[in-house]
Amino acid sequence: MVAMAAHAVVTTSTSRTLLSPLSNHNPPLGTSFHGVYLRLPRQSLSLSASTVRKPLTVVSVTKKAVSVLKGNSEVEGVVVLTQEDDGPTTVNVRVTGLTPGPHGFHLHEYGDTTNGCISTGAHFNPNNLTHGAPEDEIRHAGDLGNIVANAEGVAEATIVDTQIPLSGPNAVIGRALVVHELEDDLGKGGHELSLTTGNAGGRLACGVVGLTPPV
Ligand SMILES: [Cu+2]
Ligand SMILES: [Zn+2]
Repeated sequence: MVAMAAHAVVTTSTSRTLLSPLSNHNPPLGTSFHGVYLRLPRQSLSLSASTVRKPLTVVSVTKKAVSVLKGNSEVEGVVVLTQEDDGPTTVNVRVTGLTPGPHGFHLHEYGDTTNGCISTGAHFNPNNLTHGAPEDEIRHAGDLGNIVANAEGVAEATIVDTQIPLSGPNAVIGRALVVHELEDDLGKGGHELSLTTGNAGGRLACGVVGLTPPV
């Protein structure tokens, strides 16, 4: 009953607006909501005009985040994450001060460095799976595999991954990236830690993932 009555008012007001735009200065029925209904048709007209134009000008949105890795050693690094719309996230990594060779590299659950890298918790694992390689179906979302340091101890990598979005329910903002002492065995090492941490050893450096201005 109420809905039907409201609809009737809207219809009347709309046609009155079209016929005489100044009639809201002088509401003929004097009802308190009459003026509101008079304005609504104009707002929706201007909204639909702008939504016609917007898809042509705003092609895509690239989200960007950064993580500055530090620890209790000389290992340090900068990681830049970018994501275009809902596409995969591109992770550009540069870490220095490492021993040559592979080092486990993960997104851990918490952006908490109160007690250093240890308080960042376990690997980010929203789907409650076991540890694996980035290309595995069964993996933690945070499993980014290994980065490999050269003879100078510098590891540079570009990782493209679909499980670490910068927005949405599994967003990685506010969590932490960690680089490890040892190689991540990607769940296949047969060690008791293989299916939880990849047996990647201590945490050399870590950094909270924070938003930066869009690209
Ligand atoms: Cu880790
Ligand atoms: Zn893992």
